[in-house]
Amino acid sequence: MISEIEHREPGSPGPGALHVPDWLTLEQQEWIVGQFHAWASGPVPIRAAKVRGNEMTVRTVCLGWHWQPYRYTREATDVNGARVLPFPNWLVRLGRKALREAGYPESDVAAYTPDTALANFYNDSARMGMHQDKDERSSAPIVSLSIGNTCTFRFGNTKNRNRPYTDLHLRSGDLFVFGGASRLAYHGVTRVHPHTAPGGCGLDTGRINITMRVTGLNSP
Ligand code: MD6
Ligand code: FE
Repeated sequence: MISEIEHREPGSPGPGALHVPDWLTLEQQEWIVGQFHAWASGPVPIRAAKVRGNEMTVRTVCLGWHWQPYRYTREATDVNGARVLPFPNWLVRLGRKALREAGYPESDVAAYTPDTALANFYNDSARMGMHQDKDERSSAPIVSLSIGNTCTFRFGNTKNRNRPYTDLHLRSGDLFVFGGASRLAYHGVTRVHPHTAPGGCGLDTGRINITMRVTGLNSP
């Protein structure tokens, strides 16, 4: 039973943060899930990153740059040493569309060129602890897409992991943009709700979250 209050209208839990429900069509979701399966099977297979020796419950595959706690490299030195897949152009276009529809000025939209994506798979018992996304050298917004089961997403403050925070549901197809004064807000996933994925989204169990970012790193 999902008990938190539903916000199925676009909403802003903090300055520069925007949640847009049902942003992706089911067809788009299903197509992206297909891409995800291709990414997950190589050249760098999906894996649970280790944070201070402990495996995360979420499994991650990266595009453009490989994220490992707490840095980005071109090669997945903590997995198999292979170079990650390139960042696809369709994802750049989707990121720009997200910023445009989130109300960013056209100059920001045109300049937005994400160069890494973290594609996370959550099984129904996976979680993500409260964290800041601060391994990037750019303050450009992060665009987040959710597919599959609904999660409870905890959007906090920029000072610490504790209250005040807002719990909201990210459902299949939802967009969340983290920018401006919220770019360094703490956030996490407190639970995944089993059997909540809509038919036709491409995923029967678990949840996919894709975040695209600008690393601010120079390409070797
Ligand atoms: C998730 N998301 O939704 C985890 N980070 O599964 C994130 O950690 C996240 O959604 C930065 C910006 C947006 C996000
Ligand atoms: Fe994050």
